[in-house]
Amino acid sequence: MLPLAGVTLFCGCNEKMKQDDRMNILFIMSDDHSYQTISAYDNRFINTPNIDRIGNEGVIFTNSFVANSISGPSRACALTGKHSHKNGYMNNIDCTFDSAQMTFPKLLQKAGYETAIIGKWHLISTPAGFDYWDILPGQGDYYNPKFIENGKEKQIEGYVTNITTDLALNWLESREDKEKPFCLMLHHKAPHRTWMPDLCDLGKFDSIDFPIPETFFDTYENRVAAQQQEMTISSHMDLVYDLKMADKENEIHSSYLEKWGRLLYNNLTEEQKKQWDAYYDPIIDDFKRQNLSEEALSLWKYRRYMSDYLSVIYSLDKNIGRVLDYLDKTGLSENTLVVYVSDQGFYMGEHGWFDKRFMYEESFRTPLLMRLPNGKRGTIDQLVQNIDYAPTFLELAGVEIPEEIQGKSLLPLLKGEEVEDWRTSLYYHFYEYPSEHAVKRHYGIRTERYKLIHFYNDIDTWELYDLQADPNEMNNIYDEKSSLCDSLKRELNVLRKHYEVEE
Ligand SMILES: [Ca+2]
Repeated sequence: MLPLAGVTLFCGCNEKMKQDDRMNILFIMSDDHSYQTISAYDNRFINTPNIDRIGNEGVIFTNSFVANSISGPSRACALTGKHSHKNGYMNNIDCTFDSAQMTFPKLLQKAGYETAIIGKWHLISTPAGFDYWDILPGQGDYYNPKFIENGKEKQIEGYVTNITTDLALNWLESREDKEKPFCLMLHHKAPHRTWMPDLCDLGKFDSIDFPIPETFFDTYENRVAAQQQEMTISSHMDLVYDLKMADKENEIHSSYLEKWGRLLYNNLTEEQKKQWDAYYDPIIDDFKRQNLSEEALSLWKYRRYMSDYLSVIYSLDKNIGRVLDYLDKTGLSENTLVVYVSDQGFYMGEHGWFDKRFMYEESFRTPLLMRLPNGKRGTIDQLVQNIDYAPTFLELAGVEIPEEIQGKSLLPLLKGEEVEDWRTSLYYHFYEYPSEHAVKRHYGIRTERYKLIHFYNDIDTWELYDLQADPNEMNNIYDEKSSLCDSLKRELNVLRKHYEVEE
């Protein structure tokens, strides 16, 4: 097959040929997908053959991180290639993404790419820089979700991961000018809270005895901010909202979230309710009968959480398989960079938690797999961050990377080139406090071996971890008189200056 040569002859124009030669970009992002639940990273919980395939036919980043571990801010970092203090979307509470600013889709569109975003957006403002957008309002719903298609609202019956995939495949299939390179952002809602599985996947993981994380009963000694959070499975995971215990007898009562949990159930169609009830009603009855408390209740919640979460991942992985098959079938696999990433990591019971936010490893890290046709295969171990995606896509498209972009292009790494002066440390900053889950504002630095964090605002505490000796970050070794502490603080200041953080 020689499609490119044919195009050259037909166009008779070098400029056009250059454009047609450019690689397509398929940027798949999920929401709150932990690397612990991708078998390419960790095979204790689930097999994800389709997501793994991207890494097996391309690369798996073993040290991939975010700049700010929460949805909107993380997405803003990805779009702009800049840290939160530069792109202005610092938290989900009182920020709106300024769509007038530079983003990689805008620059790609200007350079002749056809651009689209389908699925989760979560940046409040209207998407800009897209020829087509079809987004979930806010967080979106798992069942019978509303979408806003180029400004027009619609509702589609069914399950969100299947529908988002259908919309993406429809868009790819119906593109009028298939000679034009495209950039498609396929951004899934799954597996965001409240982890509602597809009807056909209910109970898929119920027979598995999930290993309890060794830090599940953490008491947060020497970690003041961790003592004050509100994101434990035992106390803060809601029985009705998160764990679907919306009983018909209305006997189970939980927190302020209970009414939302009952509403999620009520939004199912009658047919969906039948299948939902057939699965959850016996679990609800059994839960009532057991009358669990304390440790037994925490472990029951953990198992229910894992079972639902993994069923949602199972569906996500299947749908990613559908997209990869489509790329194969149409020949697009040969000229498309495929990226799989989550907007941040997530806790699967480590430290007793669900959710994200903290600069601790489980939420600071995020899975990242990329498949560049004829690119490197294997693992990439350099420290990379979500501000690196924008310059990567721009360089791949032959678009000049603007000065203001703070991330580094991953393209040389993807091509397997030797890169000498790669970064040796990462800067992180989380701002969303006061807010749900009560994780204090903090910033910090992570080197290959150490992590220094400063929690501030209504507290003022520092933490220091030796990740080599203490990978679970249980032992805060902060001692301001130590030379290690001193050198990390100096390095942190260098980073803050480099990224132009205002004091
Ligand atoms: Ca998220």
